[in-house]
Amino acid sequence: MKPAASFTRIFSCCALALLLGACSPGKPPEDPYDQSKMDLKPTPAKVSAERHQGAFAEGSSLSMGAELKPLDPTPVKTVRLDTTHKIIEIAPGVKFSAWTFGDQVPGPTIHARVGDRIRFSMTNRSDESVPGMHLTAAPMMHSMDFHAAMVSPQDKYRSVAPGQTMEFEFTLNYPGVFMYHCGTPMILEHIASGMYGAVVVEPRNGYPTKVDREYVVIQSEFYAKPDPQKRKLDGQPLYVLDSENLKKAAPNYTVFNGVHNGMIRKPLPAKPGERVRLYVLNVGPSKTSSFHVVGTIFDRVWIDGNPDNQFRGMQTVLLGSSSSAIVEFVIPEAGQYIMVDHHFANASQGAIGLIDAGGPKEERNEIEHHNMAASAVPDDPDAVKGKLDFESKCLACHSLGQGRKLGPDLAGVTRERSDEWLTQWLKSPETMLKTDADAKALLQQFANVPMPNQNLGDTEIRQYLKYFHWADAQPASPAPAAGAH
Ligand code: HEC
Ligand SMILES: [Cu+2]
Repeated sequence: MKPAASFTRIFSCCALALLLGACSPGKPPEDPYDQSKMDLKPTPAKVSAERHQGAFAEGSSLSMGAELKPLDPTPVKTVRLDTTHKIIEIAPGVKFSAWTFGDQVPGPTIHARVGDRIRFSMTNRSDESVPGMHLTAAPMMHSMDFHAAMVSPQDKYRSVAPGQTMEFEFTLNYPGVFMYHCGTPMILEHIASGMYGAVVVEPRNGYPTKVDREYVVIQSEFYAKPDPQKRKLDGQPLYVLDSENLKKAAPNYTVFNGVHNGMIRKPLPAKPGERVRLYVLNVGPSKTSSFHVVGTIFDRVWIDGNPDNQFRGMQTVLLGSSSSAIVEFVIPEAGQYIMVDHHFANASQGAIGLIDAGGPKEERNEIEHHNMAASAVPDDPDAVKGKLDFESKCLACHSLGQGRKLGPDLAGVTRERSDEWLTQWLKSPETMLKTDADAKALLQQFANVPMPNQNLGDTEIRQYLKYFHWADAQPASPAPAAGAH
C-alpha cells in the first residue's frame, strides 16, 4: 500500500472514530495485560512464630551468582529467603556489617515466568549468630517488598520480628526484571545494608530472541565507615553503615553484584560471535546508573526487562533507583569487554566489570591493576581507602613495586620524600613543577610529561600517604598486594 493511501485510511478511520467514539477495523489484538485474566486476589499472608532452621535460601528457581540458571518449568515456585545479619567483604579489606536476604548480598535472583505463582516464606533470623562470626548488628524487624507482585502492602509487606516467619503467595502478572527489598523503616538503611535482589520474570511465551549467555548484573551503593567502637574481624577493621553519608547520597562504594570490582576478578565468560543477554538492575538506593558495555552496541534494550518496551542500537541505558533493563548484544571479536556505569564517578567507586571473550591480555592486565588480589591489606581504614583510591585513580600512570609507567614507580617514595613534600605535590603538582627543584628534576626524567592535577582533597591526600607508608613498611617486596595477578 502506498503511504498516501494508508494515511487516508488511518485518517478516515480516526475521523470516523471521532464521530463514533471508537476505531475498530476488525478484531482488536489480544491484550497480554488483560486484567480480567490476571490474579488480583492473592490469599492473605500468614505470620507465625515458627522458626525455620537450615538453609537461609531455598528454591529451584534461585540463582546465587551472576549466571542466571535456566527456567524451572514448575508453575508454582517455592522460595525461601531468610533474613540474616552477617559480615560481607565489599572490597579487599573492607568487612561490612550487612543485613541480607538468603545470607548474601545481593540476595539470590528468582527466575520465573508470567502466570507462575510464587509461594514465598521468610524467617527473620537476624538474631542468629553465623558460625565463626560475631553478631555485630542488633536483631531487628524486617520485611519483604516484591516489585514483581500486585498485593496489599499492609498485608504482605508487614515487618516481622526476629524468630517470626512471614508467608504469602502471589502470581506474576507482568514480565520484567523486578527489584525486591526490605520495606521496614528506615527503608533507606535496610536497602543500604544489603537487603535487596532481583526477580526475573519471562514473558508467558518466552523472549523473542535466543541468546548464548545470560547474566544478572545488580548495581548498588555502599556507605561504609570504620566502626566507631573499633571492633575487628580476623585482625581487620569492621565497617558499619555511615548514616550521615547515606542521607547525603554520598556513597564510598558503587558496585556490581555486591563487590567492588568483583567482576574484574571473576569476569563473565563469553565467546566471539555469541549473543549475550544481561539482566541489569540498579538498586540504588540513591544513584542512577548509565549502564554501558565498552566495545559493543546494545542490539536490543528492553526497559524494565519487558520486551514490549524495546529500543534498538543503544550505547547506554539510564537506570534510576529500582529501574532495570534487559540488554542484548553480540560480542564482535575476541577481547575484554568492560561493563561500566558511565557516570564515571560511580565507576571509579567500583561499578566496573568484565566480559572475557579471550584475546590478548595486555589490556586485561591493565584493568586488573584496578583490582589487585589482596594478598596483603592495610589494617588502618585510611590506608585501606588510600589503597582503593590509588587502584582506581593512579594506576594508569604509576605502579608500586612493578616498575615505571608514564610516571615513576612509587615504591619507597616515603623514604625519598617528606610527607610535607608529598602533600604539596599531590595538592598542586603544577605549582611544585614551577617552584621546587626536585620536582623539576623529576619532570625531566619523565620526558617532560607533567603529572596532571588530580583534584585531591586534604583527607584523600592523607589517605594516600597512609597507604604509601604502609606499603613501604611491608617486609619482603615493597607492596605484595601490587604484584599479584
Ligand atoms: C597521567 C599520568 C599520571 C597520573 C594519573 C598520576 N600521576 Fe603521579 N606522576 C606522573 C608523572 C609523569 C610523575 C613524574 C613527575 C612529572 O613528570 O610531573 C608523577 C609523579 C608523582 C609523584 C612523585 C614521585 C616521586 O618519585 O617523587 C607522586 C607521589 C605521585 N605522582 C602520586 C600520584 C598519585 C597518588 C596519583 C593518583 C591520585 C597520581 N600520581 C596520578 C603521572 C601521573
Ligand atoms: Cu530489613
